[in-house]
Amino acid sequence: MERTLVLLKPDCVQRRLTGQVITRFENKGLNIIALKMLRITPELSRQHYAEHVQKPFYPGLERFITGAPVVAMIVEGLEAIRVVREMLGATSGLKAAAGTIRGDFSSSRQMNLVHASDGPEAAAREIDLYFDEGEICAYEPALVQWFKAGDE
Ligand code: FUP
Repeated sequence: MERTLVLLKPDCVQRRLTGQVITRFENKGLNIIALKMLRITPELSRQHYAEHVQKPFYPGLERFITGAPVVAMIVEGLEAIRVVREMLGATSGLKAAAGTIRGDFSSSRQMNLVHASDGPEAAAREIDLYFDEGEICAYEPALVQWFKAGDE
């Protein structure tokens, strides 16, 4: 089992798409084990996007990500980090394949609706950034036997 950090960004909340996006993860059989709404501060933005802080697009990215509430979630499942990234699609909504979340709902590089950790190190760091241990509600879904075989 892997855990990944997913953010439903301000455009997702403002466009009333949170339910549809969460439904995709639920339909896939992934398990949401933590979820909250928050307003990202400039400081949290700089921590989250540490690798981009020096880039020319960062000021606009910070204005966007701090501009309205987001929904943060921890999503758990087999190979969840890769599986969720593939469900999101390419970074730009203009390049993301049809059938992916960004491909179906976004026509922008910045306003691409959803963030998900891009590897195990990022997942651990980002989960820690957004959630305390006490906010994580790990559980075994009752339907697990209908989502995968026992040896998977
Ligand atoms: P991703 O891993 O798909 O979220 O994308 P990146 O880590 O490459 O970029 C982080 C965020 O910066 C993206 F969600 C979109 C934004 N971005 C821009 O706004 N302009 C750019 O030129 C590149 C990325």
